[in-house]
Amino acid sequence: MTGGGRGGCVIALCQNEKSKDEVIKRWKDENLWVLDLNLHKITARAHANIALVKYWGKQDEKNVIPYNSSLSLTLDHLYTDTTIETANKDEFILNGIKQEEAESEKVFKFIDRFRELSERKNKIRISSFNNFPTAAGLASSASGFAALATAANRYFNINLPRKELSVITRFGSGSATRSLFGGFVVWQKGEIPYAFEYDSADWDIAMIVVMISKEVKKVSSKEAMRRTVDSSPYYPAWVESAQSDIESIKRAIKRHDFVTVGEITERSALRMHASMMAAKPPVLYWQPDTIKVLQQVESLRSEGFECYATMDAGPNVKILTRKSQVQTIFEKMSKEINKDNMIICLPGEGATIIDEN
Ligand code: 2P0
Repeated sequence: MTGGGRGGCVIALCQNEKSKDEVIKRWKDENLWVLDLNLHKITARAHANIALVKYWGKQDEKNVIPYNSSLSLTLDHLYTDTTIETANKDEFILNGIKQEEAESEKVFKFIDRFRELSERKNKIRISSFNNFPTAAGLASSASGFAALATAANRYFNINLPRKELSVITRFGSGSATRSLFGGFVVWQKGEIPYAFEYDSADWDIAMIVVMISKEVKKVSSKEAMRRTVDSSPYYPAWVESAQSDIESIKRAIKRHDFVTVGEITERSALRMHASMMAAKPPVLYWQPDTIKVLQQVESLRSEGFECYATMDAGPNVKILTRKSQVQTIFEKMSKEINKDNMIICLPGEGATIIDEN
């Protein structure tokens, strides 16, 4: 105990995070002002997710309210590791390169939401590593903001459960809400959108990511969505079809009906791209190899393989298939696509803290 007169304070030295959290909780329950002095370093890992029914377009851009619910599969082999540590000034380092102010601004605006909820207001260094190409339609913003939200939730001692954390995570990126969870995940539209795990996906499911280009895309997905909402005559039809696809895919997942899940997945991607191609000015992410892979998938299907294609805001193609067939399909695809440009993934886990000291 320290201090005198009518003030005074208690300083508690705790053996570990768990006891510290308990001490903080009990004091807070007594309405005491508590400051966590522990200067620590937190690392979180979040996996990328690929939407089977896509999120495309916001009703309210400022509040990140999507027009339609989406459903995704979290992937085990693509992830972001993000470390937050105490620093003298705010800094954001991505894949070992210190980012300029423009790139860092969005990240620290997001962090300010956590600072506002916390008693800890100090500056931090954020170091993030993607184990796959950044911003090439491989969902780096999804795993990136999910890892950042998970690390910040712990660092700033907020400790929200994942569902509540998803409500804040959407301000980083809509798709990031889904990377907080493993398996098949829904991002539920509504006044306060939130994500939740719909099914663990521990059945015969796999995905092959086919990288056609590793370049950063020319039109951001945010801009492409905005153009589609504002000018595509097909956008109302997109919203309507996404709504019915979500309901149908949820039922198909529960009965492990792979063919229906695959058919909905492929048409959701094609309809999303059709809606953006019809925007003014149009958005066309496809490259010649995108079509080549789509045709290969179709031809593998006619040979009796269970595989369906999906594409995001970029030229890369992801093939939803069976775990039991994934190796054979990978070998068949390698006749046209270099093996180094393909990644076999299985369903991945939700975001977690992987290091804390
Ligand atoms: C999705 N995409 O459902 C869709 C399909 C890309 C194509 O969500 O504006 O980075 O930050 O909320 O989440 C990519 O967009 O967009 C995306 P913002 P986000 O995965």
